[in-house]
Amino acid sequence: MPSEKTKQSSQFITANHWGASVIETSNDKITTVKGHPNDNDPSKINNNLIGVVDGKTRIRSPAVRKSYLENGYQSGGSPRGEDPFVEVSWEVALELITKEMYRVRDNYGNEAIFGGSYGWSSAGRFHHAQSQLKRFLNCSGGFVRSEGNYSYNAALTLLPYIVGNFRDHVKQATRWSSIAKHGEIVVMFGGIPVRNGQVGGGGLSRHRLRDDLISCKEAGVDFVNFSPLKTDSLAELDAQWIAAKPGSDTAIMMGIAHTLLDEGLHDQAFLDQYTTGFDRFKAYLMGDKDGIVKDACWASELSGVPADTIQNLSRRMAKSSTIICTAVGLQRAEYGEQPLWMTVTLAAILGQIGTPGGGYGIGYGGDASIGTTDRPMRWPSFPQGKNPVDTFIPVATITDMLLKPNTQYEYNGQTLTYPEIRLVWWAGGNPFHHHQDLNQLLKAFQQPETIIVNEIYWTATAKHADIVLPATSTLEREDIGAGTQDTSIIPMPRVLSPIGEARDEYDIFTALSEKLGFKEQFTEGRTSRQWLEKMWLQMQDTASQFDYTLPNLNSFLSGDIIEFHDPAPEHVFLSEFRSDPINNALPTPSGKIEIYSEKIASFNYQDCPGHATWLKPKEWLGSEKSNQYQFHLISGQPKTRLHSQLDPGEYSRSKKVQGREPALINPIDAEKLGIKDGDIIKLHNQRGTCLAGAVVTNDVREQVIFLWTGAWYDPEHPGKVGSLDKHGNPNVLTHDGRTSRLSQGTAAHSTLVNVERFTEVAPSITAFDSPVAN
Ligand SMILES: Nc1nc2c(c(=O)[nH]1)N[C@H]1C(S)=C(S)[C@@H](COP(=O)(O)OP(=O)(O)OC[C@H]3O[C@@H](n4cnc5c(=O)[nH]c(N)nc54)[C@H](O)[C@@H]3O)O[C@H]1N2
Ligand SMILES: Nc1nc2c(c(=O)[nH]1)N[C@H]1C(S)=C(S)[C@@H](COP(=O)(O)OP(=O)(O)OC[C@H]3O[C@@H](n4cnc5c(=O)[nH]c(N)nc54)[C@H](O)[C@@H]3O)O[C@H]1N2
Ligand SMILES: [Mo]
Repeated sequence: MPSEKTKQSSQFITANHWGASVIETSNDKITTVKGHPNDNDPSKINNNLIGVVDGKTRIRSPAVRKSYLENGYQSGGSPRGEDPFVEVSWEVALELITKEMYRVRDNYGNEAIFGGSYGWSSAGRFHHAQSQLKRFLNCSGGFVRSEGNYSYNAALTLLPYIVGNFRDHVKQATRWSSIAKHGEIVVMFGGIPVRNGQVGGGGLSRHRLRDDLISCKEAGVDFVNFSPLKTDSLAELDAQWIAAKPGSDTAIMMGIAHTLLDEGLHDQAFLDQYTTGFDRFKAYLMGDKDGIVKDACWASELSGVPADTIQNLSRRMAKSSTIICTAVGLQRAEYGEQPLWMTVTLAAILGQIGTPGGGYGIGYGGDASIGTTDRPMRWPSFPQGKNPVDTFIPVATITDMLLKPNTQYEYNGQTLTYPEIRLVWWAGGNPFHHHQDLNQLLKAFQQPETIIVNEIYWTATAKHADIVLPATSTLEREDIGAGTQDTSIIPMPRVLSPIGEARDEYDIFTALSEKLGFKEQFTEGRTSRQWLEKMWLQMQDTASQFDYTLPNLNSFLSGDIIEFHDPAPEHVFLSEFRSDPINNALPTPSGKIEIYSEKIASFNYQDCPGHATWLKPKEWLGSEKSNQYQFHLISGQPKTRLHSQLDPGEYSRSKKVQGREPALINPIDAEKLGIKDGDIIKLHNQRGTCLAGAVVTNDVREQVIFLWTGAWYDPEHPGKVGSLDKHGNPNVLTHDGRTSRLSQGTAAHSTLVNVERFTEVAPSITAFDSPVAN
């Protein structure tokens, strides 16, 4: 029996994006992982850690693609993805990278290095993979970076023109506590999925969203859920579920707006005082130019929602204290700017923006903390330094950048040119998870001369690299955890010894910076422990300004979560602007809400004109293509994991169907196609094919197939474009077209597919196998 002391010392608190966990170990192995006892709604995503951190998908040694090791950067031979890997020593791997960095920089300059490295990586303020890579590349003369994200790029780009920064929307979102007290109806587009609220970027001390929503319900607030998936609204809220055609939300909101104007239920005084350009939008709504009146009947035809449902809702919304909540999932679609602009426009017409319980919010449910908490002070961070290279790409143009170097494209009012990239480096992201149209990405990934990936696990991205460096997971290093919008800081002590030859990113880049002659600049003479101490001092100093006294770093790391106060527990979004629009003018060109934007109109983008506009997506159930394809594919965020992270884990695998990712299909559709619950099905379109496991459920709208994102890409013939994905990664089906030229955001949710029962012998899953040659 271990003594009490060793038993105690084998219990650790740590931070994950899905919450704070308590981990028990025995003999340097994880035995249990639970949520923190203060958390009443801990995430089961925790269960994925056991057996995976030191499991067979773990990268244990530096490894080099066979042809690359034999022939260098002009490796020829098998394509990336097909070639096996050969394990090498750290010395060999770092020497290869050093030579390659010199070759590329000397011959082509730092503009030939792409270090965007988009992705979520892991919690922890210091060992953040992307920050480590960026600091390293900055010290070595810079790199081509990426701008924006896959989550809400249309919101990031559009909202500053019409209201203000999206990050402020999120930070200052009206609190649920205010809605519970003052709200009457919450109208949700895309729901408020509590499954997504499991996640708080950077860490989370407690999951509050479920309780907060239930408090609203208990206080008498009604919920309406426009969504293809019933469970996007919590069952306890008993929401009115309206399963419109995906992609039709802008039209529905216009139908509501038209009814308000038609019946004189709009708030003209609000529009006059707080907004600009309403008349131009009104002319459009009334069809003054195009002869199309965007009324409830028009919206009904496009959306499949009965006109009287739209009209009745409009009247209820005008009569009640109403907040419109639009999920960011809606803008991950073609013309994704429009439902956002129309949300703001409709809320302005209702005139409740800035009132407690009324107005609008964007992104609720997309992060655990939106509308629940905020941090009272800045958390410490690891400085990335300055990038001497100006060239960047909007993040979702990675495939275009690699396949069309030196060509021009438009983005947010600018004409830009794709750089010619020779070396790609990824640390802390998984493009073979996050990018759309993986067959195109596969082609694009054959273009660079060298691809380096730092990873913990043999993800599809690691399998498509040339040089793979094994990184430690958070459990093998010390750090400070703190959610972007959480009230707390969470200790992240070292729980396990590093697995295999894995190294901390900081140590990897320290060694490389020494070889490349800028170690002093990269490290500033500090070890990682010394950086942590410096960051902790910074944290202590900030906290003292708020009258908190923090313990020393060691006590923090071996102690519990430290909770601070919430700076604004009943905050109301834009209340300051409402009470004084002159002194609290918005950061838009007019200082007001821009229902029409001169600036956006001046870009002359037909795919994003000067006011909210109904634009028919190329792929949706209302398009000509829908005669050819039966289903609209929605690939939302998975309940059982964070994106692709820990897909080999127990919880994620427990929900798979015959080892494939579950795809939700309505019983009426299933019956037509002869599909039964538990069957393997095949989803396909002109871009690709994948298998999935059928879950027959009334929770999903007819003609919609819902396949979660994040199943590890598992091609039947690795390296071959168009190969069947055996496992169920929706991104072999999604297209790589973007929201519009304004944002160049991802548009994954506008995808049509066909579905059939898979009758052949199902190929075995190999996604979690190591590609290392024996
Ligand atoms: N079809 C479709 N596609 C989508 C979406 C969708 O809704 N539908 N959603 C999009 C969205 S919103 C997002 S945010 C993206 C997410 O895309 P990503 O953020 O790329 O996805 P993750 O699976 O979180 O990948 C993070 C990777 O970092 C690795 N990692 C973690 N910690 C470390 C570390 O310390 N060091 C190193 N080197 N690696 C580490 C993990 O093992 C994992 O492989 O996906 C997008 N893709
Ligand atoms: N468990 C878990 N939580 C997560 C994540 C995760 O991977 N796992 N990822 C995190 C990240 S990075 C992000 S960005 C957020 C994303 O948060 P969201 O963007 O809110 O998430 P999604 O699941 O893409 O979309 C939400 C819902 O929108 C609905 N929807 C899709 N298209 C339409 C449409 O055209 N109209 C209507 N009305 N509804 C539509 C879908 O039914 C979907 O379930 O989630 C975060 N939370
Ligand atoms: Mo995201």
